[in-house]
Amino acid sequence: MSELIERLAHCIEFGKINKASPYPPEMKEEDGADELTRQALDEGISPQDLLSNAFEVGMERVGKKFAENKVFVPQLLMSAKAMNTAMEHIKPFFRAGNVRRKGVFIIGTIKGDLHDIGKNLVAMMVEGSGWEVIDLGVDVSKEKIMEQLDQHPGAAVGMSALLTTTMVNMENSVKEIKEKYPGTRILVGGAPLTMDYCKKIGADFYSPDPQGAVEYLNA
Ligand code: B1M
Repeated sequence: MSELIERLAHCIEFGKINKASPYPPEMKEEDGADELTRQALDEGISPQDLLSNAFEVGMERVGKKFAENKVFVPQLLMSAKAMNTAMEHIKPFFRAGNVRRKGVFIIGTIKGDLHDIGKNLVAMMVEGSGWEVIDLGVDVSKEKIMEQLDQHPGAAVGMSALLTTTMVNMENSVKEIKEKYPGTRILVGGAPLTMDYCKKIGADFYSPDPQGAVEYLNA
């Protein structure tokens, strides 16, 4: 049973989606995350076990390698695709309340900003680490975030910005969210940001990469 879980974690780490997928070349014709997740469920492995010991482990391994510049965006995207494919099989168990999530994470690219590639990577990594992710997309106003906080009290918030002209919109959003929902954890990121800027605008944490975001949320 644990061998199957390790094979699944390996598929996610290396982005092997299904048997038909030619990537990565060294795993050609082998079962991928799709087939192995179905097999694991058929063999009675619990969805919780799959989430905690295969999906999260695979995403954590690739996330660390990404943070250390050992793999790059395409590899991370393939891993996320493998994880999403596997996740489809366990989604019915989430809906039935049989699988616990670590919390809710609301994420979006800040108002005025349309860049979403980095934000999507963060969302996928956080989801792969066992959180429920509400992705509000791009050009997200503070009102939109607060609507979600009304529906999900205690959720953590993530904001991404890629432009020096839009990162300034974070300050206002952080201030109003903190006033209306004290205690809300706000995480910021994006190429022009720094930890100093994060502190200046009153956010809780800055991460230069998705893995840092995952580690902060899990801690
Ligand atoms: Co634009 N763009 N762009 N662009 N674009 C940049 C950002 C720019 C640096 C290019 C340049 O001039 N050299 C420049 C910004 C300059 C500045 O602000 N100082 C720029 C500009 C000026 C613009 C426009 C204004 C251009 C114009 O129209 N005149 C315009 C603005 C549109 C708008 O947003 N309102 C514009 C438009 C676009 C496209 C639509 C064409 C496209 C975006 C497509 C999309 O995202 N769907 C685009 C792109 C692709 C880029 C570049 C080339 C690549 C950005 C990217 O996706 N990087 C970029 C130049 C560059 O970086 N070489 C550029 C890859 C991505 C994985 O990295 O987003 O940094 P990144 O995310 C990282 C980390 O930052 C971190 O994790 C990710 C993985 O490590 N991270 C977080 C990100 N968010 C996080 C959140 C977290 C934690 C970590 O917690 C919540």
